[in-house]
Amino acid sequence: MADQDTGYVEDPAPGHGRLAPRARFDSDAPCLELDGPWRFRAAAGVHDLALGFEDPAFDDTHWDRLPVPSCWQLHGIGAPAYTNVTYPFPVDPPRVPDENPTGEYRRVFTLPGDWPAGRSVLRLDGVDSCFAVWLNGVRLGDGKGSRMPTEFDATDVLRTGPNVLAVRVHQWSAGSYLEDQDMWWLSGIFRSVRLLSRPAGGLDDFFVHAGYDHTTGAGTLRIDTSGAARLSLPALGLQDADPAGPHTFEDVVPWSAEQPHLYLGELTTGSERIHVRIGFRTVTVEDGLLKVNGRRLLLRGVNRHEWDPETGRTLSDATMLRDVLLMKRHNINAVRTSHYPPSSEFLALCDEYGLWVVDECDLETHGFEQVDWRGNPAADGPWRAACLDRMRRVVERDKNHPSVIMWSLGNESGTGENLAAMAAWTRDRDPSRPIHYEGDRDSGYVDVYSRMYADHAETELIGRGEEPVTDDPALDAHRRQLPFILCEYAHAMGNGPGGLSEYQRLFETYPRLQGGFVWEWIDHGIARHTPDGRRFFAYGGDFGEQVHDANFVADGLVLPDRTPSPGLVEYKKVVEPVRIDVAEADALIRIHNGHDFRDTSHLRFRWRAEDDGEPVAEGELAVPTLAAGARTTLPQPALPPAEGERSLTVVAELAGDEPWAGAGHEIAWGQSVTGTFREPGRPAGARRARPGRSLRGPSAVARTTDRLDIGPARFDPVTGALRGLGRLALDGPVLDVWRAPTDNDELGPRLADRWRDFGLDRLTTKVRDVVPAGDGLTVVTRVAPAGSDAALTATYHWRADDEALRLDLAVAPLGDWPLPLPRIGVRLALPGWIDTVDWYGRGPGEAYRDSAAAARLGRFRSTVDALQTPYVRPQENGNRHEVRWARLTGDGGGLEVSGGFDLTVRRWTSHQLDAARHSTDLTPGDRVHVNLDAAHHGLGSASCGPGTLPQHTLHAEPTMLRLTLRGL
Ligand code: IPT
Repeated sequence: MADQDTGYVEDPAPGHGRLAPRARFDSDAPCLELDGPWRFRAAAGVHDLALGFEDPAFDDTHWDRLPVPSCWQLHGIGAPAYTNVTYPFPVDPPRVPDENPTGEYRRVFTLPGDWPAGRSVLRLDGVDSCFAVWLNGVRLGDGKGSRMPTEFDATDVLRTGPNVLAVRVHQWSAGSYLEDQDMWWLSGIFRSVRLLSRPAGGLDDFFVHAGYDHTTGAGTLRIDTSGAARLSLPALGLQDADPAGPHTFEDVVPWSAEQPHLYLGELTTGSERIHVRIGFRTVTVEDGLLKVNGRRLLLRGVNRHEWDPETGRTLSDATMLRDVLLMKRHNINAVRTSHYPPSSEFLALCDEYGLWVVDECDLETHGFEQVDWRGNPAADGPWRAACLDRMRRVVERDKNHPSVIMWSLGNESGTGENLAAMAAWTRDRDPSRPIHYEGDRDSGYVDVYSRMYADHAETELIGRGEEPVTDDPALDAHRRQLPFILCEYAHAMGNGPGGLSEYQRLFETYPRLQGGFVWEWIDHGIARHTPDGRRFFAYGGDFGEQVHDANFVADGLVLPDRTPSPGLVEYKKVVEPVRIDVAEADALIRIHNGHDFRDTSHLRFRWRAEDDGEPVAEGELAVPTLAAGARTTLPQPALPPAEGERSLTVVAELAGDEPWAGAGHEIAWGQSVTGTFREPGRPAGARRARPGRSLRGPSAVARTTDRLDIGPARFDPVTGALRGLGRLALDGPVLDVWRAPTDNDELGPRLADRWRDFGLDRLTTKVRDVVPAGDGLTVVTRVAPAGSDAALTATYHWRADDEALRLDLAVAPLGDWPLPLPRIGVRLALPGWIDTVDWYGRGPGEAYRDSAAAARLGRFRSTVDALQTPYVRPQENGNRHEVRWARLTGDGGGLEVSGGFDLTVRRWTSHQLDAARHSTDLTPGDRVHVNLDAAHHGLGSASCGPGTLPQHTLHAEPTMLRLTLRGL
C-alpha cells in the first residue's frame, strides 16, 4: 500500500503515532542496534518520492548506501548551508518550499530468534527535521523535533526473521521554523536507531529524586517508577527496597561538578534490571543566588554545539569524551547545551566526570526577528503543542542526570505565551530545577536573570543590582531578586576573545554575577580538501549558498579539529579555581581556593625561580589544605640574590591522577616579576643594561657614494634603509601599523572598514631626511595615507658598536587620527631559511594585551610554522607578548633582537594574510616577515559583544620603540 500522504510535513503538530516521552536508561533487556549502512535514495522534494518504498517487496538494490547515523550533506548529497538568523526559505509558516530535499532510507534487519515476547519499541534518537516511519509496510507514525528521541510501538508489526524498516526524512518541515539555531543546516538520521525489547513487567520510565541536605549531610532518595520495581543501592545499604521510599541516608557523599560522586545501583523488576547512577544534590535559588548543596556556584562555562568537522552533528562516543576531557583540563565547569539537548551519552559523561549542565530545549525561532516577530511560533497558539512537546521531551529524557541543574526553554525565540506555558509545565513536572530562558527579559517565567553579550559596564551594574528599571514594576522587583548569568559572552570568533579577565573580576566581586558561558566551544568548520589535497575548514558560502553568514559559524574556543585555540588557554587561566598571588611588594604568596566545594588536598604546589628565564631554584611549597573558599598567606622561599630579571612562579598541579587528567596536570599558577633583564650577547658580569641602552663603544659612520656603514650595519645612503647586518641581508625595519583584521576588527562596529577607509592598509612613505652625524644616523620619514593630511612621522636614530646595532624609533602622529591603530611598530623581512625562534618574554602561546593572562614570563622556542594559529578564516595571529629578546635563526645564521616588543614571525605578509579566505590560501614565500611592535590594539569581542576596552585601545600618540639588533 503506497502512502503518499505527506501532510505531516507542514503540520505544526509534533508528530503522530509516537509513544510518550520517557527517561533514557540502560537495562539488560535486549536491544538491536540498527546503525550501519542503509539503502538510501535522495529525492528532490515531496513530488519526487519513490512510490511504495515502504513495501517490504520494494526493490532497492539499485539504491546507494548511506551510513546511519550521518548527515547526508556530508556524504555528497545536496550541500551544507550555513545561516545564523535568516531562514534559508521564505517565512511562510508552517509551509516550506516544494524544493524540499528528502531522503528515503530502507534497511532490512533480522530479529534474533531469542527476541523476547512482550513489547518492542523503535527509537530514533535524532532525525533532522521531519520523518515518517514504516515497518514491514505498516506506517508507525511520524515525528519532528530533530535533536530529541522519538519512539514508536513496533510490537504488532514485528516479525521473527527479516523485517523491513523504511524511513522518509525531509530536510524542511514545519519543525524547521522551530530549529533556527545558528549552525549548519544538515539533514538525515544523524543519531542512532535502535529496537528495544520492553519485557512484560519492565519499567517504561522512572524519575530519580535525590536531594542533599548540606546542613546535616543527609541524602534523601525517592524514585518514582511507572510500575512495580525494587531498588538496590549497595553502597547505601539498600537491597530490594521500595524505590518510592522515601529513603534517608544520614551521611552521603554529595554530587558536584568538582566531586561527581555517583552511587551505582539497580532497579529491578521480575523481567528487567536497569542501571541507575545516583548523584545527591539540591539546586536552589535562594537569597538571590543560584546554589547547589547550599553553596553559590560560579559557572565557568561554555556553550557547546555538537560538532565534528567530518561528520557534522553525528558524534562518536570518543569525540564526546574528548570534549569533556578538554573542558575539565581547561578548568571549565559548566556547559550550556546550545541550543538543543545533546546526545544522551554526553550527559552521562557530564554526570561521571563532573560538569554543571544547563540543558536546553530544541527551540529557536530567531529568523522571525527579521519579520518583526510576526507569527512567531513561540507566541502563536497553533504552535503550543509543538513547543510543549519539545520541552516535555527534553525534561523526560534527561531528568535523571545529576549534572543537569537547570532547564532552558530554548534560545532566541522572542517571548510569548508558549514559552511561559513551557516554563509552567516544567515547573510542575520538575520543581527541583530552576528554569532558564534568556529571552524573558523581565524574568517573569524564569528563575534566573540571564543575558547575552552584556558588556562589562552593564554587567557590573547588574552585579550591583542597579540595572535600568523595566516597564512592569512587579516584574522589575522580582528580577532584582534573581541571580544573574551571562548565558553567552566573550564571543570566541577567530582571534579572541579579549576582555575575559575583566569579566571574571566582576564575577568574583559581585555575588549576584554567577559567571557565564563563553560563546562557544567549537568552530563548526567542515573539513574539505583543495584540488591538490591540502585540508582546510570550510565555512558559510563555501558550498554555493546564496544566503549565508560566512565564517560566523567559526567562533569557538577550539578549532574544528579540537585543537585548543589561544582563547581556550586564556580561559583556562582566567577561570582557574585556585588563585595564586605571588606578591612583588611584600615577599608573600597569597593563595585562595576558589573551588565551590572542593578543598585543595588533591593539589600540590611547586615553585620555580628564574633569572632572565634561566632556572635558579625550585621546590615544593607546603600549603595547608584549604577548604573551598579559604585563603592563606605564606612567605616566599628564601632565594639567592637575583641576577637580572627575577621571576618566581608558583604552580598548583594535581597531586594524583584524576579521571580527567594525570598527576602533574597544571590547574593554576601565579608569577611575580622583579628587576630588569640583562641584555643577551653581553659577557657575564657586564653591567646591567636598560633594554637596548648601552653600546660598548659607538662606531663611527663610514660613508661612500653607494654605502653608508655603521659598525656591522649597512644602510642605503639615499633612503637611509637598513640593508644588511653582518652577513645577514634584511629589508627594514620600517614603520608598520597594519594588521590583517581579526573577526573582531571586521564585525560589529566594523573597525576594520574604518581602518581601510582611512587608508591604514595602503600607507606611503616619504623620506624627509637622512642625516649621518658623528657616531649615528638619523632618518626621518613621513608615512601617510592617500587623500589625507594626517601622517605619522617616524624618526629612526641608528647607532652601533662593532657587533650590535641600536635603533631608537620615535613615532609621532600629525593631524587628526580619529581612530585607534591596529598596531604600532616596525616590520622587516628576513631570508626564508629562518625557521626557529627562541625568545625570552611571555609565552609560550599567542597573547594580545587583553588576552595575555595565560602567557607567563620565560624562555621559549618554536618553529616559525608553529608560531601560527590557523584560525579558520586567516587573520592576525601568533603574537608573542612583551618579548625581551628573540633569536630568529636557521642554517644561514640569524638575527637577535632585544628591547621590549611584541613579536610576530610568519612566512607571508600581513597583506597576504588579510587577503586569504582559508588557511590553504597561505603559501610560504621566500622570506620571513617579522613585526616588532611597541603595542597592539586589543582584541575585544566586537564580532558579537563589546569591543576593546578603553584601557586596551591603541591610540595614535607619540610612541618610542628601542631595539638592539645583532646578526648571528
Ligand atoms: C546569539 C545566539 O544565541 C547564538 O546562537 C549565536 O548566534 C551568537 O549569538 C553569535 O555567534 S544571538 C545574537 C543576536 C546576540
